[in-house]
Amino acid sequence: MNLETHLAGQAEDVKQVILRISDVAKTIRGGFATRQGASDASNVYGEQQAAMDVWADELLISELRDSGLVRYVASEERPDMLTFQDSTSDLGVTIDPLDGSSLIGVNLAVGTIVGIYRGNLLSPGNEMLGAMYILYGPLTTLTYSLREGVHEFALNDRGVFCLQEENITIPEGKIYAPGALRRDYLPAHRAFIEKLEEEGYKLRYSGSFVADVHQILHKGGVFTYPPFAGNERGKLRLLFEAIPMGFIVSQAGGSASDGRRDLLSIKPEEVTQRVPVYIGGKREIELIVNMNKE
Ligand code: P6P
Repeated sequence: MNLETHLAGQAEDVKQVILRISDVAKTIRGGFATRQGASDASNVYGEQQAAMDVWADELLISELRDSGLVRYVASEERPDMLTFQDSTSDLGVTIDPLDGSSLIGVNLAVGTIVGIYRGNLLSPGNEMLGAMYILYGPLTTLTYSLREGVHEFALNDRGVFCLQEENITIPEGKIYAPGALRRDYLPAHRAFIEKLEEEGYKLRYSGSFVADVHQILHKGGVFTYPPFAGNERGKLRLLFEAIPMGFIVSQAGGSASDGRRDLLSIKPEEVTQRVPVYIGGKREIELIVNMNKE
């Protein structure tokens, strides 16, 4: 079964947005070989943008604008939300065009992360329509959820996204992906990590959020980028990274938290807002939440 067939029962505008993004992903996939360098620009977070960041962002934004299907778009690569006045739609879309792009030069997996909303996209993840991500690795895979299960597709040699796995559920597993520096851990997080290590959890961390969470979705365990000394909000972006990936893992039977509350209950106040992130199995998330209560 291909992606278009699998989306048959969905609202037409949502279906078309997903299909158009999947088409842009095929172009992005083809661009890595000739866009290895850095651009001379920086994003709103002060991070130097890779050439692929800028190119992927422009491709996605122009496709969403030309589609007429979307009214609001926010991109991690742009300081402000965009409103397409001539759109008759009320869909809102958030994009991290190329998460993990600092790893392109060493050929590790990177990806495009998308959140889909009806109306205001500064809404809690509990109100979003759905989310998807494309992972550019040995395979190019597309994973989406519109609250009816989590489903994964792989791009075949004829350029078609074919169903790989339907109704994915996160298994129990002993993998942890610990962001931030151990020297900067705060007490509750340190105790959490030490507990996992005592229980024999294996460290698997690539530095690409979308790839690391994809591994947790399929093998179990937990991804974390915690609050750390001097930065209580951690590093990852709430709107562009944490909400969409936390939504997908939650739809697969897992959980997402900022270490104290349901991450999907947090209403973003601004597009650049950062948040501490714990995404994975319910057991691991309950563990850190309880440790923060002690
Ligand atoms: P660190 C990539 O830049 C990113 O935003 C996420 O994809 C990733 O999880 C994190 O930063 C890695 O941060 O501090 O480990 O390099």
